[in-house]
Amino acid sequence: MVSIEDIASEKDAALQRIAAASSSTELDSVRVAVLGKKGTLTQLLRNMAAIPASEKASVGRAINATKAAVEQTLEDKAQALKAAELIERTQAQAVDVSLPGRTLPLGSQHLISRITAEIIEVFHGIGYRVAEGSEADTDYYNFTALNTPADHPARGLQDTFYLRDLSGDTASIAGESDAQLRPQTSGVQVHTMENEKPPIYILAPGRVYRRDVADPSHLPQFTQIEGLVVDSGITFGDLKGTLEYFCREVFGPDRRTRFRPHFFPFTEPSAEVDVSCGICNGAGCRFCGGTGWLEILGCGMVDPNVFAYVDIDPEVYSGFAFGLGVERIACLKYDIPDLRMLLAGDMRFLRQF
Ligand code: 2U9
Repeated sequence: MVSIEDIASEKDAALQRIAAASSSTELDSVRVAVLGKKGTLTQLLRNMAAIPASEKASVGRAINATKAAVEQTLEDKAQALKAAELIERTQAQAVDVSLPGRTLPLGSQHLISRITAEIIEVFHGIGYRVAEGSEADTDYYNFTALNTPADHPARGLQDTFYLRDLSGDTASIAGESDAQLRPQTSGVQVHTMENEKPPIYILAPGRVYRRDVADPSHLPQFTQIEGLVVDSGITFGDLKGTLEYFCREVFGPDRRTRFRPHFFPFTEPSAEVDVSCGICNGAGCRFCGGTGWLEILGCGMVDPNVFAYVDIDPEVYSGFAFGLGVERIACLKYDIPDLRMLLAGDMRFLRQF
């Protein structure tokens, strides 16, 4: 038979178990053990039938009061455990904001691309636009139309890469079966003059290929920028003024320029342009080979024979052209001793620019 004392000791036992529960799961087991279908307090209620009628009311009240007290204590404990568990979980998952972040290294333009863009920008400012063409072209555009016929000795200096198609035959472009990688971008200007009337003020930047062995001052593949002007009344004075302006913009106002006579098949007269050495300021040092000057580009007045190939009347129009190697300009500007360093992919070197 259930007595008031049984109920009191059941209450003490239940409250003790609740107090001892250290997690929500443990507390749930206590709830089931006390208030569940077969729980200790539920059993007490079931035994009410055996209680004499005179005690039923007081025992019933005691059990209900105990049940209410147990339920309330369970509820309070559940809240407290939930709060503690939330704090614990948040702390376990917390991000340590004091840790240094993992940075994704930002890429940047390669020095060759940057110098190319800088040079284009200088000429853009004086009215030139960029003309582009294919890296493979025919013998006609690479040599013949540039006043360099098949038997011309200048061809030997630019011996280039001939292309084959998948069957092994010489590759064709527009029906001509002598496709080759261009040794200079000049073919772009020939195509432009075939398609457009003067005035023409263009730059032709791009990769060129020559059968050459890489050494400190040669590369079998490099980046060229050529320029071409065709207009009425263009003189060698225009050529000099334009290229002197270009040198000042790229190398700074303190460097001097000089023009030396030279020969190119596609220009007449022709010249090579030097800037004063930035290391010794013209006095002569190892960097400039003791001369005080560094060669930066070639140029000249477009040969009338070239105009004849593209049907431009040399009695009406004249023009000048120039060509430079971007890698060479980059090396001269930043005192880089070997062209191959630009292509070696060594980040310790490339990051400096
Ligand atoms: C047309 C007519 C004339 C382009 C020119 C040079 C002089 C020159 C070299 C510089 C260094 C090649 O990259 S390099 O090795 N180029 O010296 N190029 S005049 O003359 C042209 C081009 C197109 C129709």
